[in-house]
Amino acid sequence: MDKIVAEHLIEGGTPLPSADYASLHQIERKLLWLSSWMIHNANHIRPNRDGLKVGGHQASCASVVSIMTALYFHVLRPQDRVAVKPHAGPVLHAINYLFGRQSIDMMAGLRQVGGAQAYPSRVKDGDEIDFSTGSVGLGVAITSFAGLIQDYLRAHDMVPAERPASRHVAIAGDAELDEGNIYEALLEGWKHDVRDVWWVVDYNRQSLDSVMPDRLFGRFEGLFRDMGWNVMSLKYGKALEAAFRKPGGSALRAWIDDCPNSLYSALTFQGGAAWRQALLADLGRSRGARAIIDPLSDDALAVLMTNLAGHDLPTLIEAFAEAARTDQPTCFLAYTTKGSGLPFAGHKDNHSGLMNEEQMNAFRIAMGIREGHEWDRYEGIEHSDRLRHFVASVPFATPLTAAGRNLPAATVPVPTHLPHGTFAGRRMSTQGGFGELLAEIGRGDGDCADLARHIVTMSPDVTVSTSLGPWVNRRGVFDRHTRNDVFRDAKLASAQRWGMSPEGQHIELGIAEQNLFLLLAAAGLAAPLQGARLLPIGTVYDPFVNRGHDALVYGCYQDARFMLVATPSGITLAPEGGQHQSTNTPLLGMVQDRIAAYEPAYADEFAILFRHGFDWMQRPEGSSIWFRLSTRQIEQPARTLDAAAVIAGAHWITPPAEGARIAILYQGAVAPEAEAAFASLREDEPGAGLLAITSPDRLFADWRAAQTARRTGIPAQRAHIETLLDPLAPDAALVTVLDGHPSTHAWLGGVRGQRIHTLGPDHFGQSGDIPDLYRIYGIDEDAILNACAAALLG
Ligand SMILES: Cc1ncc(C[n+]2csc(CCOP(=O)(O)OP(=O)(O)O)c2C)c(N)n1
Ligand SMILES: [Mg+2]
Repeated sequence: MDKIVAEHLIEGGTPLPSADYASLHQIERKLLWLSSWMIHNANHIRPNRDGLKVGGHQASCASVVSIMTALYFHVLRPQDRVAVKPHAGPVLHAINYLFGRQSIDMMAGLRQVGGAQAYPSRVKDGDEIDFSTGSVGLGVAITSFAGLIQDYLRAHDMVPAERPASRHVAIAGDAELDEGNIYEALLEGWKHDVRDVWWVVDYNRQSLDSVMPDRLFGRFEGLFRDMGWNVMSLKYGKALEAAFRKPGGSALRAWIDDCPNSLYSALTFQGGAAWRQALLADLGRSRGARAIIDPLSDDALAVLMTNLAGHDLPTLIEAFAEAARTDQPTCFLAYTTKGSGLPFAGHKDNHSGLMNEEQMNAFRIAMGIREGHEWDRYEGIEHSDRLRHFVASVPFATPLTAAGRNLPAATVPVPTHLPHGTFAGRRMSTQGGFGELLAEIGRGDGDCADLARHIVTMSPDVTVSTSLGPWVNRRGVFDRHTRNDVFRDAKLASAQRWGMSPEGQHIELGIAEQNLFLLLAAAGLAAPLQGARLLPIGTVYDPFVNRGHDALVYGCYQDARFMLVATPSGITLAPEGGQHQSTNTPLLGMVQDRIAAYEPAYADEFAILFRHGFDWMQRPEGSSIWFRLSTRQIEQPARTLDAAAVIAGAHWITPPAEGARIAILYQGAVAPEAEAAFASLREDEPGAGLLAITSPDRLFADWRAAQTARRTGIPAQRAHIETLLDPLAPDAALVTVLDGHPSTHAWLGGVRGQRIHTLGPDHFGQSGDIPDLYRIYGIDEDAILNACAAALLG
């Protein structure tokens, strides 16, 4: 295992060394060149087989080159964790290339199989990427949650106390601030008093389609300040600031301050002559202003007028140094020009613009790069030995461990059986089973002590209603500051004991499901990012997974490991009705990569799966886990289960006779209806089988894998579902039922080419009780029997 290289880590508050601006300027040029060339190579040099534009964003990269130079080559410490705006991926690859952590092959393969990804990706690009980005807004917000998780780990002594804290930095596009999840995260961050978080906004006032409205941006400073953030508005560079100090300078400043974003962008694109004309039209009578403007050539005037702070290394570095003195979260609004230094600088349509061959050639010559030497690290650099030495001495150049930036984290042992009382004969729900099992683990007895210590729960204001209450009573609510439970202190009766302290193991969130998924993702990355494994469990009402779905996808996409308990679900939560009823979630669970979705019917199945989940989420080949549960109380059977079959996704309750003509397959809360229908069916079809499906997701994945294996030379490979369906006649009928969209099971007919009747609600939104709703939506005993009759008739 690789130990963290602790002696290279730098404490917060440590003053930055003085900057070597000559070297930093050389780096800035190099990054501008390499990122542009990487994209150019992919689009214009490499053979193109399908005629599709490869794409890439030279203007977005150019916009952020100075900011990333200042951060990566001066400010960041090895332990800092960074989310880079999606379209600056090539700049990040170029930086890693200079650090010796990226290969020419990967860069030359940008946006190709095996090459660098279009947008930074933890899973595909390797461990130099701290956070994946792509869906704008999410990469920014996760840094705040990663900050919260770091506080959690430190408060629980799960990371060495002497290890300096990481700062979590997002390098954000300004359009990312349009995403609502940013504001949800800000509110939540304020509640949890997050620290050591920086958001550096590349404030080019351009998004994909357009230039931003001017009035909007005045609002940001206030918004961030209200949420407890330090805001540093970095507008002008040193040259403009010096000009402003001259007589007439204040008129010039006022002119730029008042200049609409779109005009500023257009003038930037047009260049010096256009700047002169526009300035003189308004300031021609100001002698002071003329004294600044007139002596400058057109080119020099264009340089001065675009001397924004986001391209001015000294201004950036001074601001970062100032902010680094405290751990207050800080937002830097760094003004930039999109496409700065490239021919389309400032043009509103430049987002996906690419330099043509001629422009690229001129750019290459201007950068002093010989043809055939485009990838050379130090091509076109004067005193390259000095720069080489400089790059090697940069703090961030030190890898965190001998193997890279991902930290090793020990596996938490999972007991062979989770402790629980007797289920058989009781009426209980799967959600109730979850609450009981977790509360038992929460005792922290015996071989559960370690497991209990590593679990952290979280919920967006549905802690009690998803049965987390007993666990929270045992393990407490997390807060960096101890806060008493006022009701308890006043001896007012309440089932919930919610004292908050740094020892608590539940993180209570406001009702914002995206925050839940981002926090789950951040906690699920604690192992590689912090070297301490957490077993995060998040609870949410199943229908509202949809509300945070993109953030769920985001967490899975970067292989964060967590457990999602979505409950209650389906139309079975009956009187709740309306939008509380979920029908699409079983399908979401099936189609989502890197999460194993389960829907047990009984507590004994859940106990097996819950245990499996803790194990599976820690295995390299494992994934996150999703349990879709219910509040429907049903009588619990006394039986012995085949745990492997439950985990594989289905087990026979009553196996069919050899050659049987029919089987009923059920999933989840509709078990009693399926069992009742099955009892009637058996009177006519004594050989019929009854199958309990615990995971269509696992069954389907296994079936796909078996098909692939057979195609690729393992003819004997059989899927679990194939083995299960084997005894049935080849033309047998399958009647399936779940409280979810019936298409979840439709594929089962294809396994052996059998006839299939799938039952499940394809509409929702009606309040009622279970008998009425099951009748209306066609999943009651009668509906199942009718389907059996129809199926048998063929
Ligand atoms: C959620 C989401 N919606 C839309 C997009 C498509 N998209 C990619 S970048 C972008 C705008 C980028 O603007 P900004 O964040 O300001 O970046 P920059 O100007 O630095 O390129 C959009 C709409 C996306 N990646 N993610
Ligand atoms: Mg922008």
